[in-house]
Amino acid sequence: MKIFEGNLSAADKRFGIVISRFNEFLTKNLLEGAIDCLRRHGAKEEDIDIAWVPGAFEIGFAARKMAAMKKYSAIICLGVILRGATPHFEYVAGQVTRILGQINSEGLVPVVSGIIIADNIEQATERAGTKMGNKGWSAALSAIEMANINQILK
Ligand code: INI
Repeated sequence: MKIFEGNLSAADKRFGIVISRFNEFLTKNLLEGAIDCLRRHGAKEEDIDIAWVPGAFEIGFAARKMAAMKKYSAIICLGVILRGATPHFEYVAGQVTRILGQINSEGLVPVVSGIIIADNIEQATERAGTKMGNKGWSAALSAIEMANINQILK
């Protein structure tokens, strides 16, 4: 039996972060959490690049571009999508999730989602650095593990 398992070292790895400005009062907490996690697992600040996009709908575009650069060990996507009065929310959430899944299915660069999809601000706030943790931090941890398993599964 052979078991493949990525470790949690971010040393000598490069990370791309895509973050949306929409709901920035929450997304900036996700960014802080992600950077904190990467640093505490050994990533150097100069090995972290950040691309800002207007909203979650645009995250997929920038993530795809970063994947094509072939420079990053993993890409971390951060955003907050909140249910509103119209079905717009469903389309934005569906679109970004589908594109991130497509990038992953290409099998070149792992992409992780630190995108909060919530019914209201309270739910989102709980996941952006308060009582339910910080989805940016946990997404960064997943990115580190995926970066390492990607190195193993060559
Ligand atoms: N973008 C978000 O990041 N979160 C949202 O909750 C959201 N809602 O609900 O409207 C949102 N919309 C903007 C969208 O992502 C695009 O930036 C915009 O439509 C321009 O393409």
